[in-house]
Amino acid sequence: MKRLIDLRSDTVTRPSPDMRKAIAEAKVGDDVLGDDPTIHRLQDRMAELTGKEAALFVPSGTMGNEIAIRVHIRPGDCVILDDRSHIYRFEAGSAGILSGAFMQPLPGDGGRLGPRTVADAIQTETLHTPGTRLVCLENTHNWGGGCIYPLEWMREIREITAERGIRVHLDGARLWNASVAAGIDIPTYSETADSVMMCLSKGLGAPVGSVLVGPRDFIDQARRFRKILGGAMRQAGILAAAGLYALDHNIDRLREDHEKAQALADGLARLPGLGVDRDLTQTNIVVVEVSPGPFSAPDLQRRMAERGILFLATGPDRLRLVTHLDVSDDDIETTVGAFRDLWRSAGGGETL
Ligand code: TLP
Repeated sequence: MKRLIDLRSDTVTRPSPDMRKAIAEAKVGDDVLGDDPTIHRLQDRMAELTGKEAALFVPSGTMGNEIAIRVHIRPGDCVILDDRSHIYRFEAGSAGILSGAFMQPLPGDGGRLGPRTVADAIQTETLHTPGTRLVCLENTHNWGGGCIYPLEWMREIREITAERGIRVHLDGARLWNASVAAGIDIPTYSETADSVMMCLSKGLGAPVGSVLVGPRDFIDQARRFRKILGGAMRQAGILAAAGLYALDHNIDRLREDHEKAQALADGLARLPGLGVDRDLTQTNIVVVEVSPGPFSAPDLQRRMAERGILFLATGPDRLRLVTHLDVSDDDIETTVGAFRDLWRSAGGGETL
């Protein structure tokens, strides 16, 4: 069978033979009873790595974000977040369902809310208005093309909110990518938020799992909500072993994914009718705007899938392509070449 080039997401990575070996050799116990040693190792390592007091392994990034919101707010509290954030758009409305959150989505720059935007939106609880209790930020920003949140903005938002007793949660599903690309360490980013959710199952290549970090009393409450949601697992050390392997081997190599994303963006931006915002393409995600022409974004998705190249049309005129550890330099060349051939077959050419 022809090998597929799968650029739909960095979630599609499969555990490598060495990661599978680590999984097979993991020491396990019943984590609901608190005796899985590998889960403890992963949680201790994540707390240390982020500079937070405690950590909790959760099955998914969505669960990590939603537990955090549930712990931070009371029903009816106002949550400020950007209107293209994963929490607002892609978590099936959980924050409303599970936490009774009153969501206040705001427009951002590539999804990044500026400090002034946040400051102006903060509401005080009155007889008539909900009070702002939480601000959620996303770094890197998925729908913003993998762009990095400026550290200074995060720090300012932290100051503005701390003064008013408002908490900050960071959706750091891809904070690893931000850290490697910006050269800013994870504790420096974590310091700007009360809680941080980070995924092991995206660019780091683990099959399952995310970790929520924060103060100890926050994590104690989070553990209870994980139980309520049915997310407490038993011999989950086999998953934690994959996560530990990923932390040891797959962080620094993210820069290769970033280089491949740049090569992909360069190649695609040369084709007429395709645009890539190079300012936002800072990590492993390439968002392509498709101008009116021979193909719509869904046409491109379908036609390239026929050639064994997968990516997502995220709207009628938008594509998202994501690089990861199962994508090679040759795959990037093949992808750009296939786009070029498609354009030629439609009678177009290259702009260069
Ligand atoms: N993102 C997935 C899809 O859900 C869109 C992807 O393919 O990129 N925060 C951010 C910023 C994310 O991008 C995602 C997943 C999550 C949270 C949720 O993680 P999971 O899928 O583990 O629940």
